[in-house]
Amino acid sequence: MKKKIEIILDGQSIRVDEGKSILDAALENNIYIPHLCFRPGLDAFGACRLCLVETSDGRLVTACETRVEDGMEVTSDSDRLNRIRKVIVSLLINEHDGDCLKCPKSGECKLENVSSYLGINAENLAKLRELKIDNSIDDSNPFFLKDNGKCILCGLCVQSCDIIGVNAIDFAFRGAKTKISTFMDKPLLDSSCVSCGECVETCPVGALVKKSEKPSREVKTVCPYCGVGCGIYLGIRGNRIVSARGDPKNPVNNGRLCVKGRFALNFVNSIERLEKPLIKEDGEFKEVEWDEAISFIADKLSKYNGDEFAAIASAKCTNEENYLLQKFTRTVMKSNNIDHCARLCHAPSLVALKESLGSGAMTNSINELKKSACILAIGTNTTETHPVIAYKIIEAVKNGSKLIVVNPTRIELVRHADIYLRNKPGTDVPLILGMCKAILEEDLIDHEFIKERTEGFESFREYLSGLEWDEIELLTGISHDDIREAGILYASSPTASIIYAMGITQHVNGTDNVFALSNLALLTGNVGRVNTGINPLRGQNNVQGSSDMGALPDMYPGYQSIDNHREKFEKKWNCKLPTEKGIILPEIFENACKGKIKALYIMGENPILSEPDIKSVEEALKNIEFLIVQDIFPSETSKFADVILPACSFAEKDGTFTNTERRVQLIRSAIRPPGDAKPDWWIISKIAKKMGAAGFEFENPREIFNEIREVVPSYSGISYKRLESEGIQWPCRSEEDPGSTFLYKDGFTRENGRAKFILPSLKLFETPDKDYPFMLITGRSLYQYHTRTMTSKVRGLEKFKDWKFLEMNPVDGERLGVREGDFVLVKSRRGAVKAKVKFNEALMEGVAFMSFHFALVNCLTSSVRDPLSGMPALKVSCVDLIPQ
Ligand SMILES: Nc1nc2c(c(=O)[nH]1)N[C@H]1C(S)=C(S)[C@@H](COP(=O)(O)OP(=O)(O)OC[C@H]3O[C@@H](n4cnc5c(=O)[nH]c(N)nc54)[C@H](O)[C@@H]3O)O[C@H]1N2
Ligand SMILES: Nc1nc2c(c(=O)[nH]1)N[C@H]1C(S)=C(S)[C@@H](COP(=O)(O)OP(=O)(O)OC[C@H]3O[C@@H](n4cnc5c(=O)[nH]c(N)nc54)[C@H](O)[C@@H]3O)O[C@H]1N2
Ligand code: SF4
Ligand code: SF4
Ligand SMILES: [Mo]
Repeated sequence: MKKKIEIILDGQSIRVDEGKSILDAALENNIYIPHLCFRPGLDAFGACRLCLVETSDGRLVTACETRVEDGMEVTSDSDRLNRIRKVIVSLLINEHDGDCLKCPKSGECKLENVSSYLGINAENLAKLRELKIDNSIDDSNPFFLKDNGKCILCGLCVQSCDIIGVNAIDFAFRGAKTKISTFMDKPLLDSSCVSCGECVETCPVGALVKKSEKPSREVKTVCPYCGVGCGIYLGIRGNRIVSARGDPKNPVNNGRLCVKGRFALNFVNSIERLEKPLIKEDGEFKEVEWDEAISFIADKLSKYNGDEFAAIASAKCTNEENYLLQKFTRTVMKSNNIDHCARLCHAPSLVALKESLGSGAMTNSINELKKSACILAIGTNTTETHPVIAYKIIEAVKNGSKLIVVNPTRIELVRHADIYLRNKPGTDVPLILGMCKAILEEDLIDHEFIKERTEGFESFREYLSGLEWDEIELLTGISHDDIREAGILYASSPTASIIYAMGITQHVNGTDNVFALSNLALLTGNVGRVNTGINPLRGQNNVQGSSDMGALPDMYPGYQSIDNHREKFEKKWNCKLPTEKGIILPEIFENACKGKIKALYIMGENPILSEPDIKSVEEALKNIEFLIVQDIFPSETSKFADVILPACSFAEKDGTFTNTERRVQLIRSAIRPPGDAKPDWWIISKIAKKMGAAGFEFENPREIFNEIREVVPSYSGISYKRLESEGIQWPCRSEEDPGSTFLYKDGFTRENGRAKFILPSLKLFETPDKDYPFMLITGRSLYQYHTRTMTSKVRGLEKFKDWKFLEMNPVDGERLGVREGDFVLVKSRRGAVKAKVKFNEALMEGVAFMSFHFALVNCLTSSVRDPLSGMPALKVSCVDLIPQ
């Protein structure tokens, strides 16, 4: 608790936390002191001089920069102060394009507020010499405009852009010509701006304004894109989403957002939304009413045995919906054949971290990264895929944290890194083991932690001693010295965190990669403590929750294995449950090709584009007798369906999402769904009830959540009521439990309470040869999301075209005799696609990149799988590039 002190402001006594500024104290007590360049959360820098106040000894000080002192007396309103303020504001207005009626910021403009507070009139302005102002407008960005004529040079935008580490804008030119500008004064669209809109949110006047309509009301909810789970206020007008702003009170994002969360949510309003159930008849889809669709499905599904049925759950849907789909699959269809996109994503983390530590989730929290002395970011392109986490990493670096980046591509984050290791794709195991070897050689290991809290260290030590540095250097392409330096930095930092994503998991040795990372953390005691940990950045908004809810073929909700917990669930669900383990996602398609899976229920996934080797997925979908696709949009997959069911989007239903740091948060219905679209939980319950099943009599998601609490111990203390103000991080075992910011403080959740060193294998997958000499990495772009069902409906995003190309190093281009804009045929052992070339010096020679937003990239990837987790080799495939 901060000490409270007392100050007298304008004769009024107010109590305030020690360390606050006079302006903070005033604002907290609803006292207005004129100001323009101050915004809570940003550094005060006193540029506008408007918040001048007078102290009892007659000094003038800026209220934003001066800290309160006990007993201090301050005046904020006097003739002397207002005379100075009037001069400042008159000068500002004189340089400001004064067409207020037409300004989108009118009503919210702080210059307007200040000027009316001070009573500025024509006389004040008449005394001033007319100034020629630059009133050019930069209209290039699809989501906001920059009106130079309105800028008052307060610098808040520059500060906002600096905090997130982008620095796309700054003060430029001098004297009367000073303006806020991009590098070389280029249009924003052609600059390094990432369209996050942070500057727009802070601009006090109409110089940076959203192009969107203004909302008439707001609803608090959670961004539906990535696993960061930023809190947002959706702006609604009529029945449409027109805007979004970050929730300043949400601890995940503290009001910040990326371009998708701020500007890309109006896909919900698209006229392409599914509005009616559709049944295929003679190859044509026919609109039907819900009753008919539900009866049709119930009738068809009742004809299949458990092992002939499979369901694919959805990391875009809520916990409640995923819980119900797995319950339906297990209790009604008597099948454990349920899986979801985590199989293509963090399945190796689930397997490896469960085996080595006890649970597959992020061990620590997003905000702890800000205080971690060293961050190892490996196989994650954080600024593009988890942007708000990247903001926090960059903030940490600015405050002195060290950053190590390991990535074959020179990603944005490298600009902020202390050490950058550019390893050959697929060689993380030798690299991480190299770091461990160096740490052992330097005796930087945490002896006590290893002794007290782990097992298997001796065999790990032996394993490392059998590894030769020559071999490590040869495999990774990185020198002994560089690996050693990274190892020493990580191990000698008082706290060190690891974050990683698909560059680690999406390989046939993905599980080995995670074992290696886990060993690194255990060796140095960097787990089970605050500001440390091993943190898989989960991808989809609710992929953590889908796994928590048991949308997995071998586990019930709460990661309770089907072998050991069947009786408990049979009792709870009051029925006999299947004993056989289910099959994993890729096996569902393989078994469909073989005719073993005959009926498939796909909720919110688009496998015909997102699975590896999609030619065989197409074959599978064609072969399936009865296919249900439940989505918010028609998709490439739904073309193969027998029935398409229209679902509500995140903005049209209540429920919970669990973000990457295990934080369960409420999403709230904000608008009416289009046509007859229904929440996924409603649809599943209807089908189950029609099939005569009990246990689906839910009236609303809250009731489903209450059942989840009863069966998932780590959710038992969480309730909708508690979630209303803020999310809670599991495990949370009672109503009094505040939840867990980090795991394993008192012991690991393995049987003996100890974590285990596990020896990862060093084997590699496809390596380039003379027929397929290039390594193709597939991944993501900031501006698009997966198979683009959602982002393709957002007007404006198409202006950012970076996802449409095959990127390669210019040296490779020269060797092949291709120039930017030329086409090449990208050919792998599985298939071929044509693509336009773009040069990217960030890539290594011999390595090419394509985003998988690019339709059909997955005809190139291989379905060869990691034996331990079932993860296909989605990240890297060997290809030939043939100029066209
Ligand atoms: N804008 C946007 N954001 C998203 C998504 C999206 O589609 N669009 N999807 C969400 C989802 S579901 C997920 S899973 C996450 C994924 O988030 P990320 O994993 O960060 O994204 P990717 O683009 O798949 O690429 C990961 C990085 O791995 C690197 N890499 C490739 N091979 C290797 C290797 O062998 N070793 C190492 N060390 N690095 C390698 C690549 O160069 C790339 O920078 O993003 C989430 N966020
Ligand atoms: N080559 C290559 N392939 C990859 C990857 C890669 O890096 N490279 N990454 C893999 C990874 S990590 C992932 S996570 C997968 C993602 O693969 P998918 O999950 O198949 O991809 P999405 O495009 O996100 O599909 C989600 C679907 O859910 C729908 N949807 C959205 N909200 C709702 C809702 O509320 N209800 C319902 N019913 N539907 C909804 C959307 O319209 C969309 O059709 O792709 C994988 N494939
Ligand atoms: S939108 Fe974001 S990146 Fe672009 S200038 Fe503003 S703060 Fe910087
Ligand atoms: S970081 Fe992720 S959750 Fe946050 S606004 Fe961007 S897409 Fe949404
Ligand atoms: Mo993912």
